[in-house]
Formats: sequence, C-alpha cells, structure tokens
Amino acid sequence: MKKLDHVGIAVKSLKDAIPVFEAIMNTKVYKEEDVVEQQVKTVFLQAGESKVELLAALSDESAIAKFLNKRGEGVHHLAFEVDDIFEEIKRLQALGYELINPEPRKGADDKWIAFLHPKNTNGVLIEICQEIR
Ligand code: CMX
Repeated sequence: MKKLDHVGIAVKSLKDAIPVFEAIMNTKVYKEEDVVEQQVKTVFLQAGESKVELLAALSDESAIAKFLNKRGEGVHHLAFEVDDIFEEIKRLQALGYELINPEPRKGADDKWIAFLHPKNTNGVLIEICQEIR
C-alpha cells in the first residue's frame, strides 16, 4: 500500500454536510461526481495529502442508502492507494481476503477501485484504489 488515500463518509444530505467539512478542513470541495454504477453522489475535500469523500445515495438500491438505514451517518470506508490494483487484488486473495470486486471498477476521482468485505477486516470496509492513467 502506498498511503491512505481518503476516508469515505456516508451522509444523508451533501448540502448539509459540505459546509461542516469545509469549515473543519478549512478548504472547499474540489470535485463533485456522480458514480452511477455505485449509485452514489460524491464530493471530495483535501487538506495536505489527506482526502475526505462525502457520499450520498442516488437511489434506495445504493450501498450508501443501505448503510444509512442500518447504521446511520458516519465513516463508511478507508481507501488505500496502491501502485498496481491487479497485483494487490491477487496478493490479498492469496492471503484469503474476500474481494467484493475481484475485477477493479471505475470509481470516483479518476480511480480504479475494489473493496474488501468488512466481515474479514474487523468491521471496516476497505477500498483499494489506483489512479487511472
Ligand atoms: N462498513 C462496515 N460494515 C458494513 C458496511 C461498511 N461500509 N456496509 C455494510 N456493512 C455490514 C453491515 O452492517 C452488515 O453487518 P451485519 O451482518 O453484522 O449486520 C453486513 O455488512 C452486511 O450488510 P448489508 O446491509 O446486508 O449489505 P450487503 O451485504 O448487501 O452489502 C457490502 C455490504 C459491504 C458488501 C456492500 O455495501 C458493498 O458491496 N460495498 C462496496 C461498494 C460500496 O460501498 N460502494 C459505495 C462507495 C463507492 C465509492 O466510494 O465510490
């Protein structure tokens, strides 16, 4: 793993959450993006090297809608940047971790993404991501 790329936070309303995180991080949202495949609306904020992704549901089928219904607002996932997502998927599978996506998908912020199931990772949803070059 190269570094922690971002922390994903599930929110009910981006309109309400954006001013909170803009104030805390003392910065402005630098990117807004809908990821239709994941049924999420995302915005990104950055302070130094550290990024926060605020995630709202685009539909009731979204993983974010299910998460909000079950657990309420809060930290949804940690995303680690990797050099080679295909190699990293192979490495983690060889170690016995369950990949929700054995093939990388196109995520927000120009990244390939894949998720590890939280049941094997101490209850934390882990994303690995690689910049699309
Ligand atoms: N962190 C920790 N645990 C989580 C979780 C999360 N983000 N989301 C769900 N869970 C837990 C649930 O609480 C539940 O636990 P219990 O069995 O103890 O009750 C269990 O996982 C199953 O949850 P579920 O509501 O029945 O949901 P599903 O099994 O249908 O899906 C998951 C769970 C993680 C497989 C699914 O959310 C998924 O595939 N996530 C990856 C994709 C994703 O999250 N996309 C949105 C972000 C996209 C982006 O960043 O661009």
